[in-house]
Amino acid sequence: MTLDEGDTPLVQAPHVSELTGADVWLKLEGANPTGSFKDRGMTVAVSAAVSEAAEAVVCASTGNTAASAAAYAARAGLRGAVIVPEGKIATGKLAQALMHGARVVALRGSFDEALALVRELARRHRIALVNSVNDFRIEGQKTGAFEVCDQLGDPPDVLCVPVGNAGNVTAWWRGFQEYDTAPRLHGYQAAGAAPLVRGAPVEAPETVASAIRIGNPARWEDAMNAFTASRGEVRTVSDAEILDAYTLLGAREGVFCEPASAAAVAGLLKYGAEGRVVCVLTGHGLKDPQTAMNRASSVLPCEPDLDSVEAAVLG
Ligand code: AN7
Repeated sequence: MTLDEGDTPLVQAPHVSELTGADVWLKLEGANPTGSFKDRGMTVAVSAAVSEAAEAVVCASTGNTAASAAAYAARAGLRGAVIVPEGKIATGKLAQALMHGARVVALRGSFDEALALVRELARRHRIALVNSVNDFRIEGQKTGAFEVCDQLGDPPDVLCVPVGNAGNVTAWWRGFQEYDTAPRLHGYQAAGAAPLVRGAPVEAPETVASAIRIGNPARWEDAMNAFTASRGEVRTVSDAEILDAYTLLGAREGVFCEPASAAAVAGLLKYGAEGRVVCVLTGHGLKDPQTAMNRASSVLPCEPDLDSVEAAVLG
């Protein structure tokens, strides 16, 4: 089951490079078929679900896993069901899951509660659980590491990633290890949803970056091992810092990513890094039009005559 995921662009970030003094590159995972890195693992997980003759695929999600699972399930002719925290996922992701014909369940609870429930559901039925607790997901997602090394010609010195359920950082580390290399992994959590930094689960996580609004990451130990083994770090960025990086990427680098993705760059700007640095921009900005519109300047109303247009364009 494939939508030809992966092989995403790796572009230089001249402005962020100038600000940090590092050689900064952006891995545009929003260029995947459903607009996020989740597709890399979903192709493998849904292919496995088909081979295991699963009756359905299910996931808990802050949005992107839901959109990806729904797309690959549709392609496989499998029933897809996604459990999302009610009112807490970005509009684009919801539209995707619905358009792909998944059953979208809005849970009156958090992502962490949703994940605990689907794990139990998958134990009781012939249903494939396609969250990143599923190892096929990690196996697919590790290909990002292979690609970055191939695209640069050498491994980067540092990889900056946003961290939510911690599957992605686990996967990148596995990929780098299989390529016999060990860049420092710099993970960033939103300050209001930073269990790995605090060292304890967060009961009521809160952040503008809804994708990483997660209080009890499933890949906790794997992620902490990756940070330690790579001599990396996991730290927090505030919502204001995330939104500043989000705006800067759009306005100065020409790259529109979603807020969670901007956390990688926010962390780099805040804490710095040396050498060649790759920031993983995990999801496309169009996923979350509401945050963009809240953040952006307003449109200019204009009368349909040349003077008015001249004033509007050049004034
Ligand atoms: C854009 O979709 O957890 O640390 O349910 O959508 O592997 O969880 C999304 C996570 C970063 C964090 N950036 O990755 C989900 C979900 C974006 C994301 C993350 C997510 P993990």
